Amino acid sequence: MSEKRKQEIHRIKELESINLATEDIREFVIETKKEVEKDNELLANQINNKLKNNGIKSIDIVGAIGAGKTAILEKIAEKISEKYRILVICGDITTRVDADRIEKHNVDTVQINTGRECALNAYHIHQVLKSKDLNDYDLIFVENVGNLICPSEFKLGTDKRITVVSITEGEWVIEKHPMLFKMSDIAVINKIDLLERLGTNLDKMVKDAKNFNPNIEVITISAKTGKNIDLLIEALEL
Ligand SMILES: Nc1nc2c(ncn2[C@@H]2O[C@H](COP(=O)(O)OP(=O)(O)O)[C@@H](O)[C@H]2O)c(=O)[nH]1
Ligand SMILES: [Mg+2]
Repeated sequence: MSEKRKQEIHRIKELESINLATEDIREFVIETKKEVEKDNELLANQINNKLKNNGIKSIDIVGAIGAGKTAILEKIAEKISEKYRILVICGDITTRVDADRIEKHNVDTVQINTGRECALNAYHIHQVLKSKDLNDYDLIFVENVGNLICPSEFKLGTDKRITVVSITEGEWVIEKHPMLFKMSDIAVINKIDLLERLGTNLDKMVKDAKNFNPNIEVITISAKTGKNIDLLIEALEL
């Protein structure tokens, strides 16, 4: 991690902690949050090793509520569930709506309900994997809780992270959420079937993602029509 990025993370943590903590316990809150993140990262690394040792590819997908994460996973599953034995882990604060939707496409699912927590963390994934026979799968997807802020604090131990935004969220959505794009491998801009009607500035969105992370691959798709889903599958090397 670069020095600049470390400083940024530190600053954001400080600001968050200041909101939560009174003067007398502020240092303690900051230290505790750093410890939690460190433990999560250790566990995430263990998860990634375990999956790799079992020959399993893993991808997690984050984005706001309604960006189209589940719709994208449905379309991907439709195309590749003959080729891979797939497990999809879905995170939501409540319900198993998403798992039920995806399960129709010939994949196994586990729904995690996080209650008040606004993101999955490595411990959630660890618990699910403990209950599964990893010989049964070649590919694992994780759909995170719908949120563009909290998931940036917790790596899950996957090989790749996709961040999804949709053009209905407006052209400023990427500019306003630097952290997730910095830590993602692929940025998906969804719902391009609506582009003409909404007139969202797609070029700006692509540029913003690239500005934050020159290594990020940006793919514009429509999970509704299926446009460019093949490009996404190719980018995921599936
Ligand atoms: N027009 C259009 N609607 C979409 C597209 N992708 C998803 N949707 C719709 O957007 C809503 C939210 O999608 P969903 O997959 O549940 O989003 P999630 O909360 O990110 O998992 C649903 O009504 C979808 O049918 C798309 O590419 N175009
Ligand atoms: Mg969903």
